[in-house]
Amino acid sequence: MSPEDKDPIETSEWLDAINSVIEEEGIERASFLMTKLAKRLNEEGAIPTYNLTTPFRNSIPVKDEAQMPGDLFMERRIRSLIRWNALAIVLRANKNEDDLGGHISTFSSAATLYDVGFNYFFRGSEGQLEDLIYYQGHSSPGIYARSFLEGYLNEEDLDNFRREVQKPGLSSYPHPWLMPDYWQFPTVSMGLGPIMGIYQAHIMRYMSARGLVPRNDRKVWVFCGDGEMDEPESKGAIALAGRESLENLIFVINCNLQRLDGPVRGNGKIIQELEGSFRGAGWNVIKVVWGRKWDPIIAKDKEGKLQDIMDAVLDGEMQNFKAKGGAYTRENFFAKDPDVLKIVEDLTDEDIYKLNRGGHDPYKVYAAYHKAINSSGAPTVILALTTKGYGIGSREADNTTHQVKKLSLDNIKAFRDKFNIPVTDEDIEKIPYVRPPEDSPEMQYLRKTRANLGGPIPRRRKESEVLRAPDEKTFTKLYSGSEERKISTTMAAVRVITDLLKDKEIGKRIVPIVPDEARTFGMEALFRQVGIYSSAGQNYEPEDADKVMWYKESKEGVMLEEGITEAGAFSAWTALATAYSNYDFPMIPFYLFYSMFGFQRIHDLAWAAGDAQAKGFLIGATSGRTTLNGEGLQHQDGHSHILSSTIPNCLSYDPTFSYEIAVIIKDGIQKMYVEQKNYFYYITTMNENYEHPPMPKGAEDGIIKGMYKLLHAKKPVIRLIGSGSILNESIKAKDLLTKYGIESEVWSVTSFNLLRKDGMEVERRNQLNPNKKELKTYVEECFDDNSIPVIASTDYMRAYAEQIRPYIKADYTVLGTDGFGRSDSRASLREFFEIDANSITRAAAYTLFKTNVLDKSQLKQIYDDLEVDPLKPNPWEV
Ligand SMILES: Cc1ncc(C[n+]2csc(CCOP(=O)(O)OP(=O)(O)O)c2C)c(N)n1
Ligand SMILES: [Mg+2]
Repeated sequence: MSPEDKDPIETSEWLDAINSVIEEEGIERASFLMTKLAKRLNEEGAIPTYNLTTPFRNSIPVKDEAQMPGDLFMERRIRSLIRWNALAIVLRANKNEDDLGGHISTFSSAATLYDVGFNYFFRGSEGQLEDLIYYQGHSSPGIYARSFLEGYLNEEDLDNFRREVQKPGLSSYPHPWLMPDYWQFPTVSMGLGPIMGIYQAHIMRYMSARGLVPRNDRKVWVFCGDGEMDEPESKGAIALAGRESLENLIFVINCNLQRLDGPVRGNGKIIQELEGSFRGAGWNVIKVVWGRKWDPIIAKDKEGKLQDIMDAVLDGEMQNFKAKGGAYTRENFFAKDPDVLKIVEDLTDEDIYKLNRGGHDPYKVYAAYHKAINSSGAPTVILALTTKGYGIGSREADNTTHQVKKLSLDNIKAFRDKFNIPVTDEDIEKIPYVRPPEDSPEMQYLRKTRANLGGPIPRRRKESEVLRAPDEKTFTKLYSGSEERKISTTMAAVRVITDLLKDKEIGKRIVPIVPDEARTFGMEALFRQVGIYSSAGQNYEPEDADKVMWYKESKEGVMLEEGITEAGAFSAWTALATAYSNYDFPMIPFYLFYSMFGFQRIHDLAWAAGDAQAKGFLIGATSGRTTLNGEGLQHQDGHSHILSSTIPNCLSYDPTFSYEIAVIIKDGIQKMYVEQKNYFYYITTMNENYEHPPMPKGAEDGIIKGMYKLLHAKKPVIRLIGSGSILNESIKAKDLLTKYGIESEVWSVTSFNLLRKDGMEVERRNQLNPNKKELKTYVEECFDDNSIPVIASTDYMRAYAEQIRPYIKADYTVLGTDGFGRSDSRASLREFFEIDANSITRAAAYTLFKTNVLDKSQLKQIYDDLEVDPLKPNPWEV
């Protein structure tokens, strides 16, 4: 409520003054004066509240509404059929005991929002690049229902909603992995759609700024729930969209005022709250609050008393008005002021109930979309007021409506009647799907509207052009080692990326992405070499303009310096990593980040990238719990490989030497972009400098598969295997053991994760085919002599190397970095976590003693030399 008016006469003088300016000089002049007045108020320290929010009504005045050109009645008939079929999909899926679930109320509130888009705005992919649409996950039945009417899906498909094991069915939610030629974006984990959509729009502009893919007037539409907007990811990047003036981006927030458990803001107004947030972030905000049946009522509100009630009403009350009907609304809304009650005295209770909300009025929605696509200079958010469970009888707007999967016969009949669905009482219990005959006016209209817009959607492009492999030299250069120079694997990776950027074949597709860590990774030379993308260019002289590696921002910049937002940088990576599909133009993004702030931070986005079949490289730099040594507990990563292994199509590697990095990246480009396999790569790199040997002959295959023999022995009695920088400790342990006459082999394991995958595959294949010749796992092939014990050591938790235990037939000991990290020297940390050369030697000696290769006195000698402390605290408990 506005504060009490202490002097109404003075107030009306001010209002008269501004009214006369509006009438005589126009709205712009009036706004100018108001801004001046506001500035004056600011000088006195006041912050006017009207800057961010406007009254609770439609942003577009009736006189400025663009007129919807189509056939309203025809469209209503089509929309009603879509509504019915969407309902039928869910009701039929839940008719038996399978409890397949599904949602009715989300789509029923959003149907008009989608329909107007499909009829007039969403571009298909015929002869053009389609609009990119992030559908609200829970509205999937409605999208399937439209595809059914369009003839793309049949009744059997609809009956396979949520049944995907036996035959390809319809996925519960948008999942490109499960429906690769249909869904483009996984959205159902709340908050991911909004942030991914914002970065999609950002990348769309990046691609066109670099002249790779023309933008034309392609749009990104993001549909999301009002409850969903509470996810930090949903709002976390809206400032970027405003700052970057992403006019190609349109958010449609379905404000049905409810989430799963109850009201989104029972005690407040979510639309007003969101208006403030988005306007503050530089967006155009279009509120679609009231439907056209309200227009004549609002027109009668000369004194603004109805508006006062609208501004004050709480969302919790608004929900009641739909749940409890017209009489209740008259009494509890209009009757708040006797003059307002008078305005609706000619309306029946039924008329009052039917006063439609903006999001259910195609005219209002059309006007909003029309304004959104024609506005420039900023992204647009449409805040549409709707009713959750619209049309489903007594379950409309009730607090449990989100989870309705079954409806009483009465409610189904109410729905049928409300939307005039041609299903008789006799048939209704079967809940039949309804599709008019092919030659019916409805079907013709439907097809025509889509044909005009470039064909049906959703559609996903599964494949794009095959790329040519880059120049071999980029990789082979690194095969000869570092020639006594001490370098880090991060430097090696950056060298490969820098060379790839210059490659004639694929250079333009390489995009280095960082979340403000380029200097940490030694990438600052790229600032000047390729430039940092900025839609504004560089309108200032950089502080370091006189330096060789100055901070160069440019409109055509290649590098994405996204600032300190791992979620944002990852979303940008995902947009590029799926460009082969969404832009028909494969890109090869390399996202470099502190490995600790990778999967641990953004795993849900990485999972979604897997679903979306992203292709590209993730470089987890400064990795290793003891290799990144000074930064302490919150930086030192000893588990990102475990996390990456949970994503089925993510191939991860923990290499030690530069030639390994070169081989892995070369193979990655081959697999993802030449052979078109849907993988993405996670490669950890380190900041420890050491010498890199030349690549042993024939190692490539093993590097790719996950392990190869690095150091031989004539008669080995033990095998030391290791990964990352800890492989160097295994190499040192080999020397230590030699002093005691113990011969050992050293194996470099580039990926325990891939060795496990191979093991699982081979084991399963053997189990399913007992009559066929038994195959060996790759680990078994490598370790052909089963009697030689194996000691593994890595900079990761033991669980990482433990994964291959089933495939090692000999005695197997695993060392690792379980426990919280801490800062100290690398040597102290490795001793602390017991992964240093001494600890590896100790483990080897103990194993050889257990297997009767060493006797007690030999063991004692080694333990004494190593100064083994039996009371040393357990690293994962201190
Ligand atoms: C990250 C995440 N948390 C929780 C859920 C479970 N969930 C699914 S829908 C829903 C409520 C959605 O409300 P809203 O965003 O308002 O959408 P509506 O259905 O009302 O349109 C919740 C909590 C989810 N899908 N994702
Ligand atoms: Mg909601």
